[in-house]
Amino acid sequence: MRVLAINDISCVGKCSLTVSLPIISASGVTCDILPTAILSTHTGGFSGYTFRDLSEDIPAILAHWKSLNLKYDIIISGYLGSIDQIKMVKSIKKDFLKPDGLMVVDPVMGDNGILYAHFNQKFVEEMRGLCSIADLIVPNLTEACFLTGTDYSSVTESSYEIILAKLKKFCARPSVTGCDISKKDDAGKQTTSCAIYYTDDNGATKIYSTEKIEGSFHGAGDVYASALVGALARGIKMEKAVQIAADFTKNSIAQTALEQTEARYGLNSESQMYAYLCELHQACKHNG
Ligand code: PXL
Repeated sequence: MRVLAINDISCVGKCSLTVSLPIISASGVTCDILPTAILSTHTGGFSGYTFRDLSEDIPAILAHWKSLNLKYDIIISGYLGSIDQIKMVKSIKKDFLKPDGLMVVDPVMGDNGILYAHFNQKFVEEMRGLCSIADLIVPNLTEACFLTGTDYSSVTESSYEIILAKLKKFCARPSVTGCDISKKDDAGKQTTSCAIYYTDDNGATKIYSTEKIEGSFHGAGDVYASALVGALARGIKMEKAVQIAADFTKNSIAQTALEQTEARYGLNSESQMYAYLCELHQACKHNG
């Protein structure tokens, strides 16, 4: 099983490839990487970062890979620095994904209702085009709102299924992470959970929720997407893969909150990796 992760290298502030490569590799499959840019830190919460766009290097990298006849079972794309890079990912899918392979797009563009630095409406439209050639997309709620033209500030619990239905118009199996839902616990007390609305292997809408941990945690989307790809690469069905990835992400957030590290430095997912791998192992055993 061979996976290609297309994403930037943010040297500090765990996200993108510094998250994807260790998690997908640890899941037990080959993870090759295509770095789209090198930054001294990611762009969310730091100022003065360096940003080297690697677009110029990509054609020669791909030409070399073609000479090696490389083909991938899964390709996942994450942070893309320009519209040209979105176009490159489309052609990478054509040239390098096996006919029965899985194209996963994490349309990294924003959080908490706003776009990250360097992105604009034109980029959102191009990203929608990339999502339309994906098998699976994993936007957070902010990105799902931008992709569907939904006003983030007016989103309520009843909006989530509507947003998912709008995403389904251009991608067969969308999901949306970071959907807050309120529930009553066994004692009748109102609590908030953090849910993922997703589409299972049969096209049905499913919801999986975990305990909500207050705060904004940078890199959580990258941990979730990577853990999901790791589980899918191991042959685990979507429903179980979502549960395993969501639990791993929630546990990583809980550990980060406990340690009170600055959110911009990313999640402590390292401490939860062993538990994640045990879950994968169990799920694979049940798969026979
Ligand atoms: O985690 C998403 C992400 C990835 N890569 C870069 C980013 C961000 C979010 O800020 O800036 C460079």
